[in-house]
Amino acid sequence: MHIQTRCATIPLVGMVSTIRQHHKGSGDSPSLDRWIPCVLLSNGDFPINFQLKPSSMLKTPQEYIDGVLSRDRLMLARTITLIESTLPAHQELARTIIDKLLPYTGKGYRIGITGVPGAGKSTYIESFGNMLTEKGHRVAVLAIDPSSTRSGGSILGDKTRMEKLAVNANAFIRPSPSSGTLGGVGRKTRETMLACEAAGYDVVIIETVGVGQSETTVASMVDFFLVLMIAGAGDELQGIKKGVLEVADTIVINKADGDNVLRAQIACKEYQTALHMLMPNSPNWSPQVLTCSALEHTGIDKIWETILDHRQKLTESGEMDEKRRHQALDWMSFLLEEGLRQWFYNDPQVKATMPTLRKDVEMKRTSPTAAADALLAFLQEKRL
Ligand SMILES: Nc1nc2c(ncn2[C@@H]2O[C@H](COP(=O)(O)OP(=O)(O)OP(=O)(O)O)[C@@H](O)[C@H]2O)c(=O)[nH]1
Ligand SMILES: [Mg+2]
Repeated sequence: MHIQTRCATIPLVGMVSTIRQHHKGSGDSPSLDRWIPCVLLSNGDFPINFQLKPSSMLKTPQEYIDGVLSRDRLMLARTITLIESTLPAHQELARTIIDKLLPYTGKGYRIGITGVPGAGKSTYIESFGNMLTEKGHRVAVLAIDPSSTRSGGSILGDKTRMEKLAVNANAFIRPSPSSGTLGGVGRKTRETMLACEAAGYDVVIIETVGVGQSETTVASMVDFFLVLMIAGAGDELQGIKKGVLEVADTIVINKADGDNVLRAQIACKEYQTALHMLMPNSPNWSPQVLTCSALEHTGIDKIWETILDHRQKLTESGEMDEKRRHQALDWMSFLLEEGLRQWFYNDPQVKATMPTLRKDVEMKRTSPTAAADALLAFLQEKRL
């Protein structure tokens, strides 16, 4: 077989490439000559356009499972691509794979990181992730942005700020320039996290930009939720929603370096006061406020110690198990609700009647309650 590539290099991301596959026909195998599109990241992964591959090239579930369990990065990337795919055949395959991988998951650390744009998330993850691999951990980073605002520029930025981590053999970075509903993001990220755990990544970091609803979704699937902040001129509590602080296990004031150290310390005190006013959501853990400099790698160790302390306290008290159990049940409820919603909106009668009823409600020809009842009655009829 002969493989040839033609590539356009995108600085810092990798290469957009097509791979030419050429088989000389022999015996009863016909000759083959085609270009397969793909994107190669600089660390050797090519996750982004995998779903362009024709489904005839899909492997068996066992091949994906064996690949992931043997820590094959390419097979992990391909499995994640199936998880992210919207094609029903891919989704079914992904479900089978995840089910089989489930017994190999759940032992590691699941850490959510959020912060407003520019807070230094990428720089922090670079510093934190490399420190963890030096300690012998294997780190997966999943970056999600349900608002679809993560532009190419941002991913380029990540690649400069995660330069060392991107090529670290014990790290796996998966940007998810995602579209679709928050539910979709929640589902994909959760399953991707499980696939990474099965592939031997014992620390999974899920990064999200702290401006949307995604933080609470992420907080509901991790063990530890870290909110990264920067000291501002008296506006510390702005720009980030109070709800985010409520789910924070630790707030870290980043950029505590140079002449910003004092301001970071003042911000630290202000957040401590603010957190005192909130009800802690765990009987075994009071959220901490720390400072660090992601750029100068200071304070990063202390944050990991805090995460270990949190793990120990919650494990000893049994809260960690309970938290995971709750998360699994919440996840099941979420999937049920999502399934019911899909079932409802895809019902042919509902689809056919919905536009007229919406118009009727708009024109006040019928009440919203009557319209909703009429639509729900279709499902009631189906049940009988
Ligand atoms: N002085 C200083 N600058 C920092 C630190 N951490 C990050 N920065 C700078 O802050 C800017 C934003 O950092 P990023 O890591 O890209 O921030 P981000 O939160 O990932 O931003 P988005 O991806 O846009 O949401 C960059 O110019 C960094 O070099 C730090 O600890 N100290
Ligand atoms: Mg970033």
